[in-house]
Amino acid sequence: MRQNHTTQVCIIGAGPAGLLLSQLLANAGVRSIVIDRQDRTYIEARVRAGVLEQGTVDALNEAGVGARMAREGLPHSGFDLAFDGDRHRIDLAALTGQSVMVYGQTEVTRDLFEKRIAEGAQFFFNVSDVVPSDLKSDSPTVSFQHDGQPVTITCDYIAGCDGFRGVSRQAIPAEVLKTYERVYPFGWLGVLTERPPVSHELIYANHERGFALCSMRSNTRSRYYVQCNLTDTVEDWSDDRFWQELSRRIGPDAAADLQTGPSFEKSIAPLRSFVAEPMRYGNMFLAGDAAHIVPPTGAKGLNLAVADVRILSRALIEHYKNGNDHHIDSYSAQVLARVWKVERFSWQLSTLMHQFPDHSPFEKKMQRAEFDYLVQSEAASRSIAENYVGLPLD
Ligand code: FAS
Ligand code: PHB
Repeated sequence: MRQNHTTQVCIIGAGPAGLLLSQLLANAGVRSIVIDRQDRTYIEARVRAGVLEQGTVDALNEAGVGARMAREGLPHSGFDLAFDGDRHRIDLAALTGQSVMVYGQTEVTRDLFEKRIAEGAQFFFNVSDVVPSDLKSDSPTVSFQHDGQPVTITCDYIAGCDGFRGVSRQAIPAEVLKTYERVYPFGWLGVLTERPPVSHELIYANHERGFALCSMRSNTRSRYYVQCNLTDTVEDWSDDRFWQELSRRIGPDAAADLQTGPSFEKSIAPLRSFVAEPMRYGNMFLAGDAAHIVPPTGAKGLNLAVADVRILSRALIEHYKNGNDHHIDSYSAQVLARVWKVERFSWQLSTLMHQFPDHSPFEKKMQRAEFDYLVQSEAASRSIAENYVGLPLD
């Protein structure tokens, strides 16, 4: 027996994009139903981003979920770039007047889930066979299986917030969809450990053996990454091997302060730059990783998803409150203009900070020359800084 539901916006995906969209819409009285192929526990446990732009902090405060972030988050006013042991601090506060917030995506997701569920939001978890349909009609539908039952949600709009491997992007006809991709010839091996971070700020290091990043989740929990081969598995990387490699890549001064310990999370993520156009088809909108992926070097993935949602929620609320579809009609062009600029920054910083197997000696010299130029030029450092704290929304 098919279950039928109706709502104003059906949101596919309960990651940060889908959850934040649902909350911002609810705060404006717009109804939504959120579906996900996983459950809350699985989604909250995914260890991903760690750095929030001010725009993301503002959006979470606007959504009413910023209290714990204000208590537990770590404001950072700069970060270090290191090149074969030389270090250069990008002084975000002096160069842009802004800072970033170190607060893990797992915490953002937890805060959003807590508020959504406390407010009685409607979720379907562990769904399968999700099919968005009738996207060009005024009543698009999303059909799926849930608890062995067929379910259909009829809505005004569908928000595809289902990440890189979701179904919403695939629902756009092939003759309409254009995709752009750069796959990097390496991955990031990340670990979490209950040890104080090696430095009070992040360190991005390019060493002849490869990239390394020293980050954190709190003053007692550190997050570290090393560039690794795409063929590597976590089994190839014992904790001892990881700490030895990280120490070599961050240089002796930083390594002297490194407190190593057992890792309690270890995972490898591939790196890619990816954009799908358009981000709207009929009455379906894409937001977040469903439409674009950036290499994590610039700490942009989560922040870009939030920026999409801020623009999409404003457009949908304008429609329902004032019957004005100007922002809905301009959504795809507006978000993509910013997406491409953020893709550029993430690609630029990834190209600067990693060892590429096919780089010639000339290209290695270009990397060093760009680092030396950053050290010497306030204008060059300001360019990095203004992208890192987050480009304007409009
Ligand atoms: P998400 O992928 O977070 O959420 C999509 C949701 O849709 C998931 O819950 C999924 O279960 C659901 N879904 C998928 N298919 C579905 C279907 N068919 N039906 C229903 N639901 C479906 N960003 C950074 O800034 N820094 C980092 O260090 C960083 N590290 C990362 C490491 C990894 C391994 C990955 C994959 C990403 C990383 N990112 C990082 C990027 C990441 O943070 C994303 O940008 C962020 O999760 C985007 O949020 P969403 O767009 O909500 O997508
Ligand atoms: C993290 O803390 O996970 C992190 C921080 C900055 C990045 C990428 C990941 O650029």
